[in-house]
Amino acid sequence: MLNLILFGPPGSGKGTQSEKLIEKYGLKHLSTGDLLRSQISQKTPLGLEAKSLMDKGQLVPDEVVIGMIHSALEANPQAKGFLFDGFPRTPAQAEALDKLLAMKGTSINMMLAMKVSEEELMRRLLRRGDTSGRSDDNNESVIRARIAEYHSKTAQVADYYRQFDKVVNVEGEGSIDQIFEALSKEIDAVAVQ
Ligand code: B4P
Repeated sequence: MLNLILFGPPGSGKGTQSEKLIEKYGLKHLSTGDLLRSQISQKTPLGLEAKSLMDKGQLVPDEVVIGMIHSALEANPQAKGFLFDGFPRTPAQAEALDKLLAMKGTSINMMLAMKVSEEELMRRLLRRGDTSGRSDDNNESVIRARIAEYHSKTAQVADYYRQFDKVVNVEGEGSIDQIFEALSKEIDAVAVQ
């Protein structure tokens, strides 16, 4: 199996690049942001709880997202690999993911970490906020809160995978195709090993 984590701050291009990568490598896309937004649109109790946190730019509790990923892994026994997008976002989520994958006899091959400056993140998210209807994108202070949450809780997830030598940094600024090419090159290097 090929199991990849696409990592980076909010607006770094995780969702954008995931769509292209799953097509090229035939992976199952697991985005906790998409799973949470689907719960919100179905107005489930979990979705209502998540919405109040997401609207403030805060992370949803670990046990909620870990439970969602557990169910998604169970629901896809035939997958030839997974692309994790927006997950794990805390060290506790990373440890839980390792355990869930170990139970399936597999593990993470690589974390691809995209670097993008804060001004560019802000520009991209505010631009998306004009059209996406996402309430966490159209307010500058909420975007700042999301970026702060990334620095205080999520950036350390890269340290967790760095101890296993699994992190590869990729430039996240440039055209979507240029970044896709750089990501593909790194994946091809592990996929042929
Ligand atoms: P996510 O859905 O993961 O949202 P994101 O980080 O904002 O998006 P992403 O990084 O994928 O966006 P992209 O750059 O592709 O999370 C939303 C919220 O859900 C979180 O704040 C949190 O509350 C909650 N949540 C999710 N997962 C969680 C977890 N594991 N634990 C706890 N809480 C969790 O796109 C941004 C824009 O940039 C787009 O408009 C795109 O077109 C544009 N863009 C992309 N690449 C570009 C490029 N190269 N040049 C110019 N523009 C580009």
